[in-house]
Amino acid sequence: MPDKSDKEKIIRSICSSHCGGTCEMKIHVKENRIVRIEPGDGENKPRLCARGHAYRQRVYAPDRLLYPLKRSGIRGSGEFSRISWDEALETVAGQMKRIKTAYGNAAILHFCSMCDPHTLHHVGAFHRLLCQFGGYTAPWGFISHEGASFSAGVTYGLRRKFTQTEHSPEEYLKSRLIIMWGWNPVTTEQGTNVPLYLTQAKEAGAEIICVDPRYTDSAATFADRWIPIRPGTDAAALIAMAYVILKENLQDKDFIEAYTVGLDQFKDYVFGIADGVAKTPEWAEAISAVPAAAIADLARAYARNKPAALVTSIGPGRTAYGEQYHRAAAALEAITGNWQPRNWQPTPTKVLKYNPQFSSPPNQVEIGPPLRRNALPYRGTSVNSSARVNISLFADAILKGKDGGYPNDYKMVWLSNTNYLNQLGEVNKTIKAFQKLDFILVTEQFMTATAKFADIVLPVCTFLERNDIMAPRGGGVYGLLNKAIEPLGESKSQLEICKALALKLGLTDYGDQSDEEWVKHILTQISEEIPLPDFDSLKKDGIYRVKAAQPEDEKSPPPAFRTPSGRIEIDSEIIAKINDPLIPTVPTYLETWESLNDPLAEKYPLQLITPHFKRRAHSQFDNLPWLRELQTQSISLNTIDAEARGIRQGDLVRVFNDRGEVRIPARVTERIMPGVVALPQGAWYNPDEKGIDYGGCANVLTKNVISPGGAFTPHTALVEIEKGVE
Ligand SMILES: Nc1nc2c(c(=O)[nH]1)N[C@H]1C(S)=C(S)[C@@H](COP(=O)(O)OP(=O)(O)OC[C@H]3O[C@@H](n4cnc5c(=O)[nH]c(N)nc54)[C@H](O)[C@@H]3O)O[C@H]1N2
Ligand SMILES: Nc1nc2c(c(=O)[nH]1)N[C@H]1C(S)=C(S)[C@@H](COP(=O)(O)OP(=O)(O)OC[C@H]3O[C@@H](n4cnc5c(=O)[nH]c(N)nc54)[C@H](O)[C@@H]3O)O[C@H]1N2
Ligand SMILES: [Mo]
Repeated sequence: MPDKSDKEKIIRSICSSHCGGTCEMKIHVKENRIVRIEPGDGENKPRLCARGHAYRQRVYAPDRLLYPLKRSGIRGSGEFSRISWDEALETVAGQMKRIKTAYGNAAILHFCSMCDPHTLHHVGAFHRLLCQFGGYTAPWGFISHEGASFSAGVTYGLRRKFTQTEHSPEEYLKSRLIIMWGWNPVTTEQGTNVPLYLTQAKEAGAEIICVDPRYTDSAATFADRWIPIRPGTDAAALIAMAYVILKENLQDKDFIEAYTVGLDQFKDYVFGIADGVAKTPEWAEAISAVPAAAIADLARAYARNKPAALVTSIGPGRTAYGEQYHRAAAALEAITGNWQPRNWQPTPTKVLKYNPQFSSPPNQVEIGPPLRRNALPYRGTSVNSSARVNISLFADAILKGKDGGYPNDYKMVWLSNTNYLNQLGEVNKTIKAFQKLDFILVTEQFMTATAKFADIVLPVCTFLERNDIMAPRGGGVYGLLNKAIEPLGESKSQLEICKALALKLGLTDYGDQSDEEWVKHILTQISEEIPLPDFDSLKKDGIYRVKAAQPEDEKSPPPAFRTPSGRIEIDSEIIAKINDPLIPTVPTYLETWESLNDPLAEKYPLQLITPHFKRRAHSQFDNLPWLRELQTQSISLNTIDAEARGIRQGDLVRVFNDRGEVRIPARVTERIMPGVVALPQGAWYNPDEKGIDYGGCANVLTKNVISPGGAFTPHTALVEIEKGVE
């Protein structure tokens, strides 16, 4: 139990804010109230970002949802009345049973986003409940990195890795060249202290080059050179780099011979044997706006200055044919021999292994339907099931149902740990879809754009108000998410909500273990394999670092790849089986929809990208005054584009396309290339009565379609900007 004496106590935990940072936190608690949050004092002086420091303001925000709510106005109006937990859960259970009887379990869609990285209060809790209830329609595809995962899967046989992004700090330190390709780690947190390691790498003499349409804070801080590139054209530039390397015989023949398959087929494409078009730097310049000489220089440097780290972030993969960018980067890494086994510390997947999720009955909805056409063999049959709906396509699936080729008609959606409406493509389409549903349940901490459409909102507590265990990806660390205070108001943890709903649904197997009991159970199980401290020590220390594995012998061979050939597949056998002309077997540049060559560009001549924002984790934290002070939500556009439209710094502008309109201030800057505009994703959708958004929500403008490999595509969209009317 949290201490209720008036002595100040320090609780150690790990920040879990859906940014991937997972930074250590020291939470000062007095009389069951958080009075201060500081960074931890573990190895490497881990820093805590502004969001972590401000978490106290998030916990005590005046707009936090503390009671169950029932909709009292029309959907989206945000009008609700407070009800009891009993009434809320009765209503939910009643609707679930009704929909199950009338339409079958598949009519229930559910999504729990990544959100706080945690184990017990996450997708597993909901999945187990819904499977015990007879099943539901689950999503497939990672919002963040399905393009990268698809590529890693077919190229290396990996299940879900980002690969190119997951370079270790040691790799940066020994790299002579680091290419930050669409990678902006100063802003988009991707593990504690990455900027510190980059500083050390720079001090150790690494050259750093940034390839990004924006002159990002990371470019400003670290890069020796900034190479602006047209969004969605990365594959062309990377393939032209391969052209230079192969033409000038700079490839690593030993590595290619030992570990890859399919270079000959790739060469046919690169040299234009297959299609008569040589993929020269000049060819790529015309597409990407990167000067041919810059492409050639970069190619030579990457092949010669080894070891070199090509850090290809997942942002450029969230584009129309995003998987091709990742495939091209993987091929380049392999042919230069810059690929290396990533020296991972003992994997923390054991937490997942003992997650109660794995005691779920199978999802009945997925028993029977065949695999998806682009199913990937190294993924579980469940994720590959054609009964699932791609995470980006809920709105489309709800609107079109069986008639539109989806496996079912959908009547209910339960959204948890996600601000789906705000965060996925084409807000106005999602609104239409939500209006069509019989019942919407949202488990939330705040009255988000999504929650406003709910029929029932269940208030969920923050990670500081519950116990959990987590193991950040690749980190060699186990962390206890220590409950620092009791849940505020009547808010409950996800596990408690599911337990209570299970009773209303008449389910007897859900169990009544508390989160503390589950954490202890998981710890005991893991300790049979890896010695870990007991619960009480972890409670005190918050985290435990698994002893680092011995650095691997640099000459040691890469492990066997789990591809059909057991090698890095530059020409992919798995893709050949998928047999889709839009997913070629070798990495290929495919022109995106809504490119500047699209006829639509006459009407909407600017390419919109929607990067992640420093003061938010997606839509989270957008409502905190401490953080709002730091940055203004605005649309960045180049001085040339601004002048052509008579727009000056700070002017209110209209940003629009056929999908919607946003009105926000302009940020006129040389830090973005001409023809490209950037609207940071995650701002809260705030429409007027005509549906014009004054919040600056990027997804009002993005398109609700996926790449052929299944990627979310929010960095591919055309818009126009005009000076606002006021
Ligand atoms: N502060 C903060 N940190 C975060 C998050 C957050 O919301 N806020 N979110 C976390 C999560 S869940 C994720 S998935 C990651 C996301 O990490 P990323 O996907 O890497 O983030 P983005 O900001 O979308 O994109 C990174 C860079 O790519 C550039 N870019 C966009 N399109 C293109 C393109 O077509 N080509 C090239 N070369 N560059 C392009 C953008 O200008 C941007 O600078 O960040 C994590 N960290
Ligand atoms: N245009 C555009 N859109 C994007 C992206 C982009 O680059 N461009 N990036 C995409 C990416 S990579 C991602 S991962 C998605 C993220 O999409 P989401 O995961 O939907 O985004 P969040 O804003 O993190 O929403 C989490 C919501 O869950 C609520 N919540 C409920 N329970 C909990 C809890 O226990 N803890 C916490 N912290 N919150 C809880 C929070 O209050 C918040 O409203 O956005 C995607 N959207
Ligand atoms: Mo993400």
